[in-house]
Amino acid sequence: MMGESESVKGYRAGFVSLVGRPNVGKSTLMNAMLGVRLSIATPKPQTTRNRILGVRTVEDRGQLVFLDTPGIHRIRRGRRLNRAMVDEAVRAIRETEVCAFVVEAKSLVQRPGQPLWGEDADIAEQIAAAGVTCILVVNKVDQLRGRAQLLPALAALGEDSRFIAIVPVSALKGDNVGHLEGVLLDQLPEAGPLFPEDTLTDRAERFFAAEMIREQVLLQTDREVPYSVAVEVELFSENPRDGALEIQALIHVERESQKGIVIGRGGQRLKAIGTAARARLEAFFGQHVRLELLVRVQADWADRPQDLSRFGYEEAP
Ligand SMILES: Nc1nc2c(ncn2[C@@H]2O[C@H](COP(=O)(O)OP(=O)(O)OP(=O)(O)O)[C@@H](O)[C@H]2O)c(=O)[nH]1
Ligand SMILES: [Mg+2]
Repeated sequence: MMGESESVKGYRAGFVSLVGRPNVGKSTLMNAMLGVRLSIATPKPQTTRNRILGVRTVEDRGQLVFLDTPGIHRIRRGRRLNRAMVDEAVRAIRETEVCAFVVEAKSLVQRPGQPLWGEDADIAEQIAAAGVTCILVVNKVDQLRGRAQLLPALAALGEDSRFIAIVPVSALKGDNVGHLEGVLLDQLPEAGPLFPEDTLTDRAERFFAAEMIREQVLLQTDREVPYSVAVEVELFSENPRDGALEIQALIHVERESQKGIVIGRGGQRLKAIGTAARARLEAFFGQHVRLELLVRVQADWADRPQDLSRFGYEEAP
């Protein structure tokens, strides 16, 4: 065991931010590198709303402290929640020594001559302006018909001095994720571990409980509902009699009509959300879980500073 500040030759440690557009697979990638489903991931864009710290300790080699971040997007509807999310991601870029910029393989091959276009081009500029070391991670290569499809885009990007390395991966299948880990470690400074070696994250269990409930709402609802949901855990405690986790949570929506959608006919949808969330919570905490969910309308919470901070979405100072 090493002390926290003791530096051992060859051991590297530091922060790595995972940034990119919504839905490119940042959270899936962090989970693949951690070997734990810590950060929620769904097919809906804007799933992640906070920065989520995940620690990967590679025995005798180093410690990668990942910051998963919300997807950087142009804020069209202009809600305060969206602004807080994007600010959080942009801050993470500035505060880390290494940035893993995640893009989708299929968007690169659309314009092989100019593989980074639209919002990807904007984000690449922001990273370059921050002056941090950037690794370009090309995710979802499993969606291409063949790797050869990527070659023209990779050739164009190879000329781009903003990227120290370009690593194609499939976060979902785990392809090349081990290689990426080594590439990222090589960019970190020599230092002793920043966290005790058995650390996974810095957030409390109830945060992840709220996230895993929200994940199920996202998976089981459509249209604007996923963007209007916030989950607040009111009770999180272990029952001393049988060791079960007792969790009570409020699912907040912005409008009465959304409440009806989340509850569903005869309460069917809320029941399905609860069943799936309970299974996910039991797998994560390794304990029996008793879960109680209530749906409440908190009108326009995503635009109200007090509600945002109550639900854990901090706005930039
Ligand atoms: N086919 C394929 N799908 C992937 C891969 N990585 C992620 N996905 C899928 O892409 C979707 C989005 O993944 P997330 O990890 O939530 O993406 P994100 O970048 O964290 O998204 P936000 O939090 O919304 O910014 C999910 O349905 C994932 O299963 C991959 O390598 N291949
Ligand atoms: Mg995410």
